Amino acid sequence: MPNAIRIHRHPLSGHAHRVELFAKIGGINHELVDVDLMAGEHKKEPFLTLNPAGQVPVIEDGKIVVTDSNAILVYLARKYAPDWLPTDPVREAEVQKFLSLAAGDIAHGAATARLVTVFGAQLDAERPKAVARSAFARLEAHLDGRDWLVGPKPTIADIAIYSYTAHAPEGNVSLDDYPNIQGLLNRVEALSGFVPMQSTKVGLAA
Ligand SMILES: N[C@@H](CCC(=O)N[C@@H](CS)C(=O)NCC(=O)O)C(=O)O
Repeated sequence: MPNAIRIHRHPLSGHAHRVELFAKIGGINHELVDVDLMAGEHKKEPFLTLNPAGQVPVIEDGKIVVTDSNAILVYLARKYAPDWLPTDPVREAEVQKFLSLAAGDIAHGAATARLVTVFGAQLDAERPKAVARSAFARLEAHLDGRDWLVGPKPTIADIAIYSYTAHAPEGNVSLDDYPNIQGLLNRVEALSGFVPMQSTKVGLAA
């Protein structure tokens, strides 16, 4: 790979972390570019040209710009780490289902509950915490007898789910009732190249 992929991120963003994590684990040459969300750098040029939605993560792969964490995972897997995204139609559909879970109930649940404690967002935390617990109960049942979310080896589905699930306690969502999920998180953390997301001592993680 001639040039490093530039990953625009913030160290406390789980959406950005899943991209960084996959780049590390997938052995994809990359560099991190920190975006100062607190100073509003993501709502100004030149960042808005990269992502008109004004959000991290964004990657630049030469002249190619890809936004949205799950879209980035698909792009990186297809281009540089194909073992992480099965081509079998049933398995690929399963992976997409978990990417949707990551963008849906994990984002609206665990990630949103954490916005309140880590970033001081003025939101009622009870609903996202309930959404998180419901999503985790479904994940827990799915993982019964399975090491990975889809098939016999890790895929980008496991990476997409990892960051906000591992950091759910920061948003006051306990993982104590979910031993299968804890097992999955441990297996992801044991993968070669694993890099943790910066933790914050808030909520149940205080
Ligand atoms: N669907 C997007 C969501 C990304 C997202 O929510 N990013 C947050 C950081 S975790 C952000 O940049 N927020 C700033 C804002 O929306 O103003 C993705 O998966 O990349």
